[in-house]
Amino acid sequence: MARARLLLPRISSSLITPESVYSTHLSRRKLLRLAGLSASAAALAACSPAATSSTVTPTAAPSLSPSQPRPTSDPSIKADEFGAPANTWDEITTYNNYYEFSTDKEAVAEIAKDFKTNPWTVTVGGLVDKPRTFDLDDLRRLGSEERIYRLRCVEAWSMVIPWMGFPLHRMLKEVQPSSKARFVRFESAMDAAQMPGVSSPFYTWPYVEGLRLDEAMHDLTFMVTGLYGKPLPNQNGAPLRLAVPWKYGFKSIKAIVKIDLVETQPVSLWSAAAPYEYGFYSNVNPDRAHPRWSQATERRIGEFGRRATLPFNGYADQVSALYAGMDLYANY
Ligand SMILES: Nc1nc2c(c(=O)[nH]1)N[C@H]1C(S)=C(S)[C@@H](COP(=O)(O)O)O[C@H]1N2
Ligand SMILES: [Mo]
Repeated sequence: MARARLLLPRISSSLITPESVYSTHLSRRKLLRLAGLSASAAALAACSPAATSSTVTPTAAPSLSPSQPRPTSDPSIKADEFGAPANTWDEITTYNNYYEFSTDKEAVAEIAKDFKTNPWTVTVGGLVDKPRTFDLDDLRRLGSEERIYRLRCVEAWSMVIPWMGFPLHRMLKEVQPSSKARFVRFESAMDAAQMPGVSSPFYTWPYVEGLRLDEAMHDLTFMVTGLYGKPLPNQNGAPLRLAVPWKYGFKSIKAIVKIDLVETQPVSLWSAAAPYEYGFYSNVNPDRAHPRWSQATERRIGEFGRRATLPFNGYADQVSALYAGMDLYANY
């Protein structure tokens, strides 16, 4: 970790590359070579537009398309509550952030294809009256409804995804949080034999995320077990992952094995790696730039141009009351 902290500022600045370099379509590997970086050193900064060839630099003038949905007259195409059509199965399952397997989005699906997700258990404990371990049958009993949500990655790309699953509050009510519980801490599987990425020394594995208890109990906060009416593919976080649609995508932790109700704010993997870049709240906020790029616009996978990013990813009506009176700039 000490080594990672030391490297971080240097990598960050050297990866900020002029737009002209990007427009020549250099491969990521070539860019990294130019920047004098090894692939492993670059992995630390990989959760950034500057480190991928498929995104634009923060200084690029966005060709802003209105944030209206593409018109869908086809009733067989699923759309979110704003009328935006869902991304395709192929888009959703071949462009993934899942660092336990790979930092290369397009490689995750293949590397994760044999990951064993059955049998699986999720242990829910900590400050609860009825601690409990859920197996796959228990998860099935919690229900399977469809929620078509936007996913806005902190790297400034987005998708619309038809998830299947159940609201997290249903699971939490079964374990009965005690009056002392204030936060929920989530932990991902960490199996070095199946997950080549967890040998990376740049991160404090396992992947950990957290929510305030009231955020966790909000009806939008969803436990995902399926996609497009089918079982969740490994690359999307099978057999159980979170979807918190008003927060940056990294909060939506995959392959959950442990959930703890706790008194103090959990430290997430990303906050530990780069605290000034990835805060605990990480609510989607177009007015607060990431230290290395703007968050004002995003690239919807499958669309040309860019669209405006909306406060709370478009879910402000439903969630802004959770943050009444809070300074959302300081609490990024
Ligand atoms: N365990 C774990 N969960 C994770 C990640 C990860 O690397 N490991 N990546 C996050 C990020 S940055 C994003 S954008 C979403 C991507 O979800 P998707 O691949 O289903 O679109 O998963 C999040 N959950
Ligand atoms: Mo992300």
